[in-house]
Amino acid sequence: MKTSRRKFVKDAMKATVVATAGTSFILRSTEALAEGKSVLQFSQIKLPYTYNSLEPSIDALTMEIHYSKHQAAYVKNVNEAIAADKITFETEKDFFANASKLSAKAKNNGGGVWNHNFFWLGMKPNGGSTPTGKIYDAINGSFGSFENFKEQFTDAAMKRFGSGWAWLVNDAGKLKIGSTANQDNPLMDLPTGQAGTSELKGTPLLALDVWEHAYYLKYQNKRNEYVANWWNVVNWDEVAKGLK
Ligand code: MN3
Repeated sequence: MKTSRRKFVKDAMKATVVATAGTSFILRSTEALAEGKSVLQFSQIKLPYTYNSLEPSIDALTMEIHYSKHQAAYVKNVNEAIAADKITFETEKDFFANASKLSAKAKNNGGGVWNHNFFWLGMKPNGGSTPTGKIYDAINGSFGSFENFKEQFTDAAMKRFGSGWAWLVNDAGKLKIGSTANQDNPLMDLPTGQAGTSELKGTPLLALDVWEHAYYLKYQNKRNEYVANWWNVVNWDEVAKGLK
């Protein structure tokens, strides 16, 4: 049965606003409302560090192109789609919970904006090392050891064929690792079991972009070296926020 977009958009207006941990950029756009435009507008977070400050793990030129070109294009495209499709979700969370009903342009570009905002926050200069406290305990509890966790996450990042993302999610108190294709993410209500579709659902705690644009300038075909060096810039304080 096909629900009309107009109806589902109307129903979604009634949805409850739920903030996802670690994602304070999920906000109702009061500016858009005031202007009578579509309710939700996606935007880029301001990078909490400079383009060159994740060197040498991630080079400055890759960061600059990734943020100012790739993600900026996702913002432009998703907001165009929101206007064209008359989407009136109030939150990004509701938008993704109804992703299966969105146009490809809205879904892919909305995912593109959100995933990158989350990815930027999950990194910091001089990050990495081994986390401590609750996040360390939660990882140990779910994966046996921190080394096992790193191995499994790296494996998910390496086995994602083509473009996509590796994720650590909190699924009702249980930590899980998986990957998604393209700009899909674990907040999306995507049907499971389809080729290229992840069955991973939950609140994202950590994400790694494994699209070639994320590493090709510095690492070319060596995704394994990119993943290995990315561990040095993981912002564990930010990851830990997702547990609350
Ligand atoms: Mn990317």
